[in-house]
Amino acid sequence: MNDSSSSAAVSTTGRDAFLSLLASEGVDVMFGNPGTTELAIMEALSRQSHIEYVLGLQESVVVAMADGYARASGRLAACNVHVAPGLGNAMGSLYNARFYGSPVLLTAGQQEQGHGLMEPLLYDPLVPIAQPMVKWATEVTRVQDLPRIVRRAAKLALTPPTGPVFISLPGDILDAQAPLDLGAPTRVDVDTRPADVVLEKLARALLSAANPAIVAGHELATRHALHEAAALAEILGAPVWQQTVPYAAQFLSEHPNFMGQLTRNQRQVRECLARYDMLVFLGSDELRMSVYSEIDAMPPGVRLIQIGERGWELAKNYPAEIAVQANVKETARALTSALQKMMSPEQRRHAHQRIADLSGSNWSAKRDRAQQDAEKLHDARPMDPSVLMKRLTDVLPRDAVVMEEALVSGFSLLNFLPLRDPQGFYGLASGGIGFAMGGAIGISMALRDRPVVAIVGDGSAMYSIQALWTAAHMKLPITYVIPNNRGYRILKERLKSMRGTEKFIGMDIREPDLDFVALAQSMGVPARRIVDPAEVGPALRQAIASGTPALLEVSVADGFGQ
Ligand SMILES: Cc1ncc(C[n+]2csc(CCOP(=O)(O)OP(=O)(O)O)c2C)c(N)n1
Ligand SMILES: [Mg+2]
Repeated sequence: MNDSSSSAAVSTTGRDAFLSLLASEGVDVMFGNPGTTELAIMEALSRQSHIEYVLGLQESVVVAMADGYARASGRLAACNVHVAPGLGNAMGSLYNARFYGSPVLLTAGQQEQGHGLMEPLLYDPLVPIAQPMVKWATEVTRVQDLPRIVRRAAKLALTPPTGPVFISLPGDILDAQAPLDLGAPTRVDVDTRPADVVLEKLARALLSAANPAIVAGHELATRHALHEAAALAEILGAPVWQQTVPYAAQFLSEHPNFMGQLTRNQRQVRECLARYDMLVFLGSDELRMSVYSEIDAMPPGVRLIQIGERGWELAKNYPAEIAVQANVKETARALTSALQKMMSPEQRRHAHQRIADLSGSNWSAKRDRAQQDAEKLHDARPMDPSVLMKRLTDVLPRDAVVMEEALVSGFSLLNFLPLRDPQGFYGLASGGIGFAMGGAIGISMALRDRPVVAIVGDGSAMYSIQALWTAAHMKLPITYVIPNNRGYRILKERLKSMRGTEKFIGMDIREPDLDFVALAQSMGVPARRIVDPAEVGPALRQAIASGTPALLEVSVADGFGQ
């Protein structure tokens, strides 16, 4: 395909070929922040109509936008940043994209080859910077290689386990003219299910367990397998727990088998899981934790089955009796029909009984109790965050997409918010804050007809507050809700519980207080401040009805009475 004698070769420039290649890979939007080394691309963009350019005002926002777009669309998300400093700014967001497995194609302009050798301003080799955070990083050194490199990068990003890739584009490559055959995209089909003999082995193992439980992971959301997972849980009569980190909508909350979320507290998780004799990790991470504990989260003696497309995750932390690398949707479907054929009437009765036994302790039962508990705190000022989360979810339209990066203020959200479809919820996956403000833009652009509600803590919002300008510029239907507790409450709580002190250094954002209403308004986003819980519902309804960006700053408790 890079052979200049090929019959399909047409004389073109590197910059035009680059955009044509992206368009042919299905790219219709490029998130970016330009500099001089990207001017060739900017010039080429002005002469085509396939790709819309979305400007982000800092590279971490640019990559977060692309990450959000990739998460919500499952499509290749293109983004472009400016040489070494721009790529450096993007690294935290690239970490988040890699963590989630987002198919992001990140490119950066690079100084012309040879000119770079002279170490001009802004120069540094880019591949070693990006390499640790991507599936593949390379620099184009001959324009003839550009088609093969872009095609390979797109294919790699989109082939499970999906993830970001990086291409460095030197100026001389973008400006070179050559006969190029652009080739065609390839999509690798990995939607495989296990062989019949493995399915039978899996089914037999599952039926030999007295009390199995499922841990639902985010592959169920990315592969749109919520109903298949539910059917498997039903036939087994197995309770379903959401994996420790809620990256996405990983199960149907209102399903009678759904028990809620596993925490990231090793002792709690161990106690919770100790009642089962078998755990089935379905497209899930293996009990990913946050802070260190001497206690291991996995109860001893429990049998493990793991099914997922990410080979690295399989038996990563604990040995599995059966580990299968396969598509979760296809496998859940095939396993359910294998079980249907194998189960005796007695086994079916047991499964039904186990489901009936869950009715007092499942997610729905817990939600009813959590709602009553939250309403008891109605009069507290500043508002208790659980009251805010309840009031928000009370009025959310069914089609709303919710993002959560609110740390302590958001802890109760999933007690109230029912997850009903695979694109209805996106959480803070990696722990790296700063994703949600920009991520909401990408998610909104991917799901154009759904309102987006991004609930972002005051501390987290400030990592990428410039995203508000892009949201305003693009007139996107995003409502940012900022629970403002005037600081880093989670760090204060941890300082107290882990270090035994309440002397908070570097954890308050006060003197001066941040004014999110003024910040939003300065970037063209209408905003208001809310103190009274009674105002939450009407304000959210009004913001969503506007069909344009809005920000609601809500005063919430900081947990330390200040
Ligand atoms: C990129 C990055 N920098 C720093 C941190 C450490 N950190 C974790 S939570 C947090 C504070 C978040 O503040 P806010 O969003 O207001 O939530 P709150 O703690 O008040 O609940 C910080 C600084 C991090 N996780 N990621
Ligand atoms: Mg805070």
